[in-house]
Amino acid sequence: MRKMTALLALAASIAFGAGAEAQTLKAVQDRGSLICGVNQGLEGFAIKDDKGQWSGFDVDFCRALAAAIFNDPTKVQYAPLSAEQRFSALKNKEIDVLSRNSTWTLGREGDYGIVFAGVTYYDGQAFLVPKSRNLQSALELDGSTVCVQPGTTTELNLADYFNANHMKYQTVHVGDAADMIKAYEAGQCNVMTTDESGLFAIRQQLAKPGDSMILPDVISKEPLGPAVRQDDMQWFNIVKWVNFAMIDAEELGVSSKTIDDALKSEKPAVKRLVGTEGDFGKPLGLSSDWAVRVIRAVGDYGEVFDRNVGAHSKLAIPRGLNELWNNGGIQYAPPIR
Ligand SMILES: N[C@@H](CCC(=O)N[C@@H](CS)C(=O)NCC(=O)O)C(=O)O
Repeated sequence: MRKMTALLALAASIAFGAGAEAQTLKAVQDRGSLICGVNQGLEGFAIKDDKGQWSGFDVDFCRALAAAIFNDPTKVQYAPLSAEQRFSALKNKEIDVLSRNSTWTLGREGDYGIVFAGVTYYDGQAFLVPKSRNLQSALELDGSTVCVQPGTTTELNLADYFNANHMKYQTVHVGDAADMIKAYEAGQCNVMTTDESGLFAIRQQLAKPGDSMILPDVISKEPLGPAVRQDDMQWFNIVKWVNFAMIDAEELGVSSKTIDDALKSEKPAVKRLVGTEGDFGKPLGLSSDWAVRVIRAVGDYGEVFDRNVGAHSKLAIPRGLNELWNNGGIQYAPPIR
C-alpha cells in the first residue's frame, strides 16, 4: 500500500512536472531571494552604481523573475560573472539563472547541461574602429590587432570571419568591458569586437565616443537570452514564460502604466495574461496574477528595452530586430492560453 502511494505521488509529480526534480523554485522561496548571474559591468545591460544598486536590461529580467516569485523585484542577489565563468557557475548551482548577454548555441547546451529559455535580445557581432582609420567595411580589417574577450562566441566568429576572407589579425585578450576600453584607448588594439549591443554600450563610455565608429557589417547571429540548468522543467518554464509574458504584454498594450485598466479589461487575451480568466500560474507553481506582478514592477518588454538600451537611454539603440513581429521585428511570444 505504501509502495502504491509512493508510485501515485511519483506519477502525479511527473504529470505536473513538479516532482523531485523541481527544486529550484522551492530553494529560491526558502532562501527568500533569487541568485541571478549577470555581467560584471556593461552599461545598459548590467551595471552597479556607487550605492551598490544594479540596473540594466539583463538586470530587469532578474527583477521580473523576483516580482513573479516574491511580488518584490528587489529580492535578487546579483552574481557578476565573466564570460569564462558564467556557464560553469550555472552548472555548479552557484546561480539559479544566468541573465547575461549570452548567445544561445547548441554547444553550450550540450557542454554544460543547460538550456536557454528564450531570446530577450536578437543581436549580432560587429566591429568598432577609430574613425581615423578611414574604414568603410570590415573587409578592410586585414592586419588589424583586435581586442576580444575569451570564452565568447565573439572569439570564434572572429576567427571564422578573418579566415574565410583570407585576412590576417592578432588578438589582444581582455577580461571585461572596462579592460576592453582601457586596451583600446591605450592603443593596444585598433579594433574592438563584440555583440553590436555591447559596442553601443562601450562606445559611449569612451573618453571621446565621437572618434570611433561601428562598421556596418554584422558577421554573426547572437540570440541572447537567459539560461537555466536542464534538470528542472518547472523552473525552465517560469523563466521562459516570464520572458514571453513581457513580450505578450507589449503586444496587448499592457504596460506598467496601463496594468490597472488591464485588470478590468474584457479582452480574452488580456484577461488570460492578467489572470482574471484561467489559472495559468498553476503549472508554474505561481498564483494566477504572476504576470501582473512582473508588469507592474518591471514593465512590458518595450518599456524595459526603451529605458535601458533604447530610445530613452544613453545607448539609444534602435529596436531593429527586437521590434515585435507585427511591427517589423522578430520578437514573437507564444500565447498565454
Ligand atoms: N554574446 C557573446 C559575448 C558575450 C560577452 O561576454 N561579451 C563581453 C564583451 S566586452 C562582455 O560582456 N564582457 C563583460 C564581462 O565579462 O563582464 C557570448 O555569449 O559569448
